[in-house]
Amino acid sequence: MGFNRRQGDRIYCGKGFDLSQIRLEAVDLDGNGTTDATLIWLSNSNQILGTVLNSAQGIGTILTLSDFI
Ligand SMILES: [Ca+2]
Repeated sequence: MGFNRRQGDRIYCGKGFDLSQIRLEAVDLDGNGTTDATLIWLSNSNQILGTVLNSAQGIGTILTLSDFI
């Protein structure tokens, strides 16, 4: 399982959440040398809000702010 934009997956951060606070970082969770997941960081406090599987391919994340609601 993981993120699939084509199936309509979206990420909800809560009503009134300021999406400009988010920073996205592609990571290689399984250590095979290619990125496969995205960490969602809260920029101002440097906290990880979550990890999204199947959201990075090769060199970077496929997530954009348009995937958030
Ligand atoms: Ca990987």
